[in-house]
Amino acid sequence: MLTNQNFVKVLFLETHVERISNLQDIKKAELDRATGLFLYEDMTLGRRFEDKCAEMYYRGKMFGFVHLYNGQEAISTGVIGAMKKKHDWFCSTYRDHVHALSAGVPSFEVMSELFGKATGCSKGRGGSMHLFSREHHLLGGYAFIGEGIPVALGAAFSSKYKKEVAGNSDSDAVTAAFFGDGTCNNGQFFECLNMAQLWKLPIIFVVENNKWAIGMAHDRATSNPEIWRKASAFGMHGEEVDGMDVLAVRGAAQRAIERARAGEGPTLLECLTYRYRGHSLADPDELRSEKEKEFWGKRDPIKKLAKEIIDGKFATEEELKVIEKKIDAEISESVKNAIEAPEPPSEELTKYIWAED
Ligand SMILES: Cc1ncc(C[n+]2csc(CCOP(=O)(O)OP(=O)(O)O)c2C)c(N)n1
Ligand SMILES: [Mg+2]
Repeated sequence: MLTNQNFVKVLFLETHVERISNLQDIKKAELDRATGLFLYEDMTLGRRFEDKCAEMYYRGKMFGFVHLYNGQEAISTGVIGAMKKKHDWFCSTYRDHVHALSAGVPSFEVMSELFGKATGCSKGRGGSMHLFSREHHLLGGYAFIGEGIPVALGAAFSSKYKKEVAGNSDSDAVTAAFFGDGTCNNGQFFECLNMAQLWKLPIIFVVENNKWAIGMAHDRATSNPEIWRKASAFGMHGEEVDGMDVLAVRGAAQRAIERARAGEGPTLLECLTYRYRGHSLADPDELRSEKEKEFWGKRDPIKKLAKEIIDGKFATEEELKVIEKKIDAEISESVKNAIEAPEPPSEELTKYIWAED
C-alpha cells in the first residue's frame, strides 16, 4: 500500500531528476597553480574547521545551535575568493563559519566566538549564528532566515550612493548575500530582488540550494524549484551553476562581479549543492535517503579540485598534503588558544548594545 510517507518519497524524492546531472556547460574559471592552491587551501580550511567544530560540540565544549557547511565549500570559496577582501561586502546566514573564514576572519577569532570568548569576532556575544567582522566586511550571520538579504541590499545601495550621489568614483564595492533554498520562499527575498533590479544595485544573490530546509525537501516547498528562473520575473540576470565545482562557481561569480562593478546591476546565482551533515549538530538526519547522500558524496568539491590540480600537473598530491597539515596545525592552535582565552567580563554584559560602544 502507498502510505503517506511512501507517496512523498516516490513523488518528490526518488523520482527527482538530479538537476545537477543535466546542467548546461558554462564557462568555468581558469585553473593555474596559484589559483588551484589558493582554492584548495580555502576549501580545506572550511572543511577541517567544521569537522573540528563537530568534535568540540560532541565533547561538550560548544553550546547552542551549530550549523555546519560540509559539502558546500565550493560556493563560499568560489564566490568570496573571486571578490576583493576588505573591500567588497559579504552577508551570511546561521551557516556562517566558512563564509567568515573565506572573507579572511582568522580561524582563532571564529573559534573563540563559538566558545563565547571575548576574543571572538563578535566579542563572544554572538556565537555560531552571529559572526560579524567590520574589519573583514562581514555583515553578519543571521538566525532568522532571509534577515541578511535586506542588510546586504543596504550595503549595495550605499556603494552606489557613494559613487553616484556623493561623488566618490572609487566606490565600486560589490556585495554578496548568501542564503538557502528554503529562504527563497520568504517575502524578503522577492522584495529585495525587486529593489536591487529597480536600482541596478551591485549585489549578487547567492542561493545555496542544498535541496533541504531542515526536513522540508525543496521540491515540495516551492512552486518552481529552479530558483534562478525567478530572476526573470524582475528582469534580472539569473544563472544556475554546479555548486560542487569550485571552478564553475568562480566563473559564474566572476561574471556577476564584472557586471555589478560595471553598473549593470544584480545577479541571482543558484548554486546546486548538498550539505553532508544534518541541518544542525542537534539533527539526527533521518529524513534524507542513503541513496541521495551517496549520490552527492561522490561529487565532493574538494576531491574534485584535487583531481583537477593533480591531473593538470599544477601541483602534486604531496604538496596538497602539506597544505592539509598546515591547516590542521592552524586549527589545533586556534582551538587551544580559544579554550585558554578569557570570557567576556560580566561587568561588560550590557556593552555593545548601543551604537556609542
Ligand atoms: C523567519 C524564520 N522562519 C523560520 C525559521 C526556522 N528555520 C531555521 S533554518 C530553516 C530552514 C532554512 O533552509 P534553507 O534556507 O534552505 O537553508 P539551509 O539550512 O539549507 O542552509 C528554517 C525554516 C527561521 N530561522 N527564521
Ligand atoms: Mg537548504
